[in-house]
Amino acid sequence: MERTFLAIKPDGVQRGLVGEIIRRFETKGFTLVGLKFLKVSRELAEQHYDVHRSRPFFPSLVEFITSSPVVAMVWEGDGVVAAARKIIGATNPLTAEPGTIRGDFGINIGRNLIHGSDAPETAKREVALWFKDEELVNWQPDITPWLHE
Ligand code: IDP
Ligand code: MG
Repeated sequence: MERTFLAIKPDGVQRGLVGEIIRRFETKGFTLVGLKFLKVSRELAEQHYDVHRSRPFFPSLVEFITSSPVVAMVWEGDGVVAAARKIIGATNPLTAEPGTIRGDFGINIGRNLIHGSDAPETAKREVALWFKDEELVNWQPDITPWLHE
């Protein structure tokens, strides 16, 4: 089953949007299989954003993500990686579609509330970086027959 890594960034936590953001994935029908609340170390932040290491915004990105706690999550479901990116919306909240998390709650690219893996391969790397195997729960909700034919 496909899994994706999502993280509610410091701005989402500070603004009290944790419940609202989790609700969107929960009511859509995806399955939560991992959840933790943590202050991110510089080492983890730099590894997580490694692909952006050469970008001018890299230092401020690392500074920001380590500045205040985040909610790290793993969600499961067919097509969850791409679907979660749609629920999250475009990188710049100012131009993200209304109805998406970033489109509904943000105005600035450096404060876009949530991270979501951009492809299944990236998701595997990010899930392994943020979670140990034993921190992930293998389960199937009892409502599954009401969500899947
Ligand atoms: P994504 O989060 O939509 O996948 P990426 O291009 O992977 O976007 O960029 C990672 C994060 O880096 C973004 O979510 C945003 O917080 C930040 N970022 C991206 N581009 C810029 C920029 O031009 N200025 C400032 N921050 C940026
Ligand atoms: Mg990205």
